[in-house]
Amino acid sequence: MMELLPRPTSYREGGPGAELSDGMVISADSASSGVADLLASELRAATGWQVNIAGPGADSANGLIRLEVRGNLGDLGPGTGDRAADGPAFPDPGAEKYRLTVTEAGVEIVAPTPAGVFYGTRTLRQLLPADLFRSAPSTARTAVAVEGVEISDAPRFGWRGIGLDLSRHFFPKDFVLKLVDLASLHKLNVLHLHLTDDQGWRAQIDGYPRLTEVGAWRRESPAGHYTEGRKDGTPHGGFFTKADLAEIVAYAARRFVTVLPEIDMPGHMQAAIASYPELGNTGEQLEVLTNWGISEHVLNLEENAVRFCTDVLEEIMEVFPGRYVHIGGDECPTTEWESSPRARQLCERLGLAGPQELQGWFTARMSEVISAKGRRLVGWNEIVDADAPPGSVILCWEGKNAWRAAVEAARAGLEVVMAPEPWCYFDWAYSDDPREPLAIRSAISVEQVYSLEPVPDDLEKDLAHRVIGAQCQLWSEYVATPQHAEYMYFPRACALAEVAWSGRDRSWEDFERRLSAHLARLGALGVNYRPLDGPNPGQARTWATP
Ligand code: TNX
Repeated sequence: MMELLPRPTSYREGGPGAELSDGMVISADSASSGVADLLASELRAATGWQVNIAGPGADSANGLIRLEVRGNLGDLGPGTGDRAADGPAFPDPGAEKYRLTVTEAGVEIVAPTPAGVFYGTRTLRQLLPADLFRSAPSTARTAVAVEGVEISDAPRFGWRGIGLDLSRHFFPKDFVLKLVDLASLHKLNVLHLHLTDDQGWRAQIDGYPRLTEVGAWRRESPAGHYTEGRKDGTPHGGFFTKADLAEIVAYAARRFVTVLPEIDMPGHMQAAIASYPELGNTGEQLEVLTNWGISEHVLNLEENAVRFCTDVLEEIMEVFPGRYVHIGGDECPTTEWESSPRARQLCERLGLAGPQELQGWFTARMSEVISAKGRRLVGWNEIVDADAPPGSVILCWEGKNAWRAAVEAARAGLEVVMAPEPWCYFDWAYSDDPREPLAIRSAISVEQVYSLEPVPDDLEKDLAHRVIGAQCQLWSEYVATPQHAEYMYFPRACALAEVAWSGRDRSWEDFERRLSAHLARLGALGVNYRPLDGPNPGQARTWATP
C-alpha cells in the first residue's frame, strides 16, 4: 500500500494510472464545488499550473479529477449518507465515506456528502509527491503521475478530535488556522479550543468587556517546572475578537472541521473572577492566576453567576454554530463553597444535601441553556459523578476515572469521547530522553498513542456505539510557541488520527513505515515535527523557560 495516513479501509492496486498536468480540469457537481475550489487552489499553489474547474461531465486532455456527491454508495461502509440533507455530516461516520478510483481516464472521487468528497481529496493529495504540499513550486513540473488504485474508505469514529489550550498560553490566529489545515489533512474533524481558564480568558464577550480587558492578561508565568516555584516576571496574554473566532469557524468549516468551544465552569474560572470579583465566593480582588495547577477560587453559583454563564454561553453559541458546546466541569474544588455561608444557604434553598451537589445542579442549568438552542452539552468526565444531564457528551480524560466514567456514561445512555491521559495528553514529553524540551511530565511515545483502543474492554458490546470518538489534547502550561506546539503534536497526532479513523485492523509496523514517508509531507508543510529518533539539535531543550 502507498504511504497513506490514516490507513484507508480498503486499497486495491489498479491498472494504469492517470496523469495530471498544466491545464488540468477538476470536474465537479454543485455539491462538490467548494471542495473543488479548495483542491484547485492547493494544486495551483504547489505546481504553478493552470487548474480549471468545470461542471459535471467535463473532459480534459491535460488530466481530469472528477468530484461527485452521490447518495448511494452501495457496500461502502456502515452509513447511508442520508444525514446530508440535514446539515453537517458530523458525527455520522457513514456520511464521511468516499471512493477514490484512479484509471487512465483520470481520478474519480464519489461520496454521499461533500465531507466524503473532501476526505477523498485529502487521500488524493497523499497519492501525489510530497512536494505538492508546498505553497509554491519547489521544482518545475510538467506532469505528475497518479498510480492506478481503487480505494474505499470510511471512518471508524465520527468524532476525531484535536484539542488546543489557548488559556495557559495564547497562540496567534495563524497557528490555529494552520492547525485546522493539519487536522483536516489527517481527517480529524473536531478542533476543541480551550478558551478560558484560571490563567487567561481568550474570547471576546460583548456583555462582559472586562473578561478581555482584565482576564486576558496575566502579570507573569511560572519559569521552569512549576514545582520549582520560580516566575518569569513577563506579562503574557491575548484574546480573539468575535471576528477572529468567526474567521476560525469559517476556515474550519470549509475543511469540514467543527470547532468545539470550551468555556470551563464552574471551576477553572479565576480569570473571570479577577475580571468580575462578584462572581467569586469571597469578594476579594484576585489577579489572573500566575501559577499552573488548580485554583480553589471557583464561581459562586448564585443567580448573578448563573446569569453570567448563561450570557456567555449564549454569545458563544452565536459565534460557534456547531452542534456541541463544552462547559468543562473538570477539577472543581468545593473548598470555598464549604466555608461560604452563602453557598450553604443556596444549598438549603435548592434542597441540596450539601456543596458537593452544587456542581450537578449547576450543570443541569447550563444544559437547559444549551439545549434551548438545540445544541448538546459536552463536559469532562467529572460531570458523570455530578449527574451528567441526558444528551450530554462525556470527554473522558482522567486516569482510571476516564475508563470508569466512560462505561458508566455509556450505560446511562450518554455518548463518550475518549481522551485518556496516558495516550492522548500531548503536553507529556515523548520520552525520558534528557534532550526533550521541558514538559509537565513524561512520557507518551508515538507508539503509545497508536496503542489506544478507545472502546473500554469492560463495556458491553451492544453499547460500543456510544463511544463516538477519540481526541488528543495539548495543554499549554509548558508550551508557549507555535513551533513547540507543532513539536508536541506531530507526529503523535498522526497516530491519534489513525486510531480514530481506521478500524481495529491496523499494525504499528505498517503505520511506522507509512509515517516515515508521511513526515516528508509534514516537512513540505513546514511543520516542526519531532523526528522519530528524538529531537534534533535545534529542538532539544529549546523551549525550556530559563
Ligand atoms: C488537567 S484535562 C487539566 C488541565 C491541565 C492538564 C495538564 C483537564 C480536564 N484538566 O487543566 O492543563 O491536566 O495535563
